[in-house]
Amino acid sequence: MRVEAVELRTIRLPLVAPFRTGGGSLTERPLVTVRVLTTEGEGWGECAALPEPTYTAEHVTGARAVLRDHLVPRLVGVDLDGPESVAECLRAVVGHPMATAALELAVLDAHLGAVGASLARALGGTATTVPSGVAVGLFDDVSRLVDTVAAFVEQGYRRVKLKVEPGWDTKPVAAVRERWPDLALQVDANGAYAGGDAGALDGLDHLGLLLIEQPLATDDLLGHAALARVLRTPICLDESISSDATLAVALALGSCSVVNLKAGRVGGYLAARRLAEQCQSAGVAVWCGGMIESGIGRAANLALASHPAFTLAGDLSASRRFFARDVVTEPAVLNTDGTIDVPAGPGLGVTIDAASLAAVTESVELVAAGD
Ligand code: OSB
Ligand code: MG
Repeated sequence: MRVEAVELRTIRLPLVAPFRTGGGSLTERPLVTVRVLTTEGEGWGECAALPEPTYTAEHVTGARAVLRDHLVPRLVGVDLDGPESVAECLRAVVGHPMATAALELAVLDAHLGAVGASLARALGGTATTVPSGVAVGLFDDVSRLVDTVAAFVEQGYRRVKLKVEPGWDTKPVAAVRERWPDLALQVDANGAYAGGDAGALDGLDHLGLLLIEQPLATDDLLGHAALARVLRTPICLDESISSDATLAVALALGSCSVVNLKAGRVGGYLAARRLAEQCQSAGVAVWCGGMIESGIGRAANLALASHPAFTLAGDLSASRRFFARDVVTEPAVLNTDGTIDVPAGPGLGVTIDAASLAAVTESVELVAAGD
């Protein structure tokens, strides 16, 4: 197959409520979508990069520039054996895994759409539904946090993740635990703690949490290994796991017993499947992370999470947890049993809602051969 042109688009989706992390407060979700026009038809992808480089180094404007100037020109006009060749074709570009993943996803969608296979099955997925999970941002006061969690528990979310940072950890998490003694609860620090903060983490260690996600800095694999030896709560890594090689080091050091996999962070859904299977072989539990995706990326995450290596509930929420209006005609919904359906149709298994997409589009450009 051959990619003949690529449409890059920046959209801005308003959020139903602000989502606050250590990196700042988001009130809208700007993101880059990718549409590839190929000899097998068109396909869609979405770039996970946030508006600012606060989670990893990538961000919306940078990702779009890298796609336009460096990734798309390497792909357009090249004869590909299939979607598996995309990563190889783009290998010369260092870093920018989220931009790369977006382009590969669009090629996967085009190819699978043409052959009539779902992304879930192409990734080795077997489940038709996956357990939901919701991520809750930072708040200023505990009662507002508890009210927010209460709404999600009532909606039927199976698992709740709370963002924590120094000064917002044991007290708010203990309040949630006290109100829901049996709730499947976990926390995510996005690297906000330093090695010397073990005391604060000790407070969290007595709250019956499923795991503590990324307590220390991205590159501190030794620090996580040391922490894993003193905490009873499993350590989960998110930001740290960026490639097969970093995963292998983390596993060898004992830096984590759980991994949050995000396709954007590791350069694509095919790489994410490979890493998930490495974890599975090593006896490390895996779950699918989220990046406040639109219906495009959300459909792809549900497909990935249907793979049997994904044994824990992911950050897989209904579209309406973040957005009043999505850009696909089948936004993900929460089933009454707390699960979410894995799209079963060809490719991503969702249809772009052209009017909705147009309404949130900030800018769009078509990049073709010779541009
Ligand atoms: O660390 O998992 C994270 C959102 C943006 C950037 C990083 C993270 C998150 C989330 C929300 O935790 C996940 C979601 O529900 O989409
Ligand atoms: Mg995280």
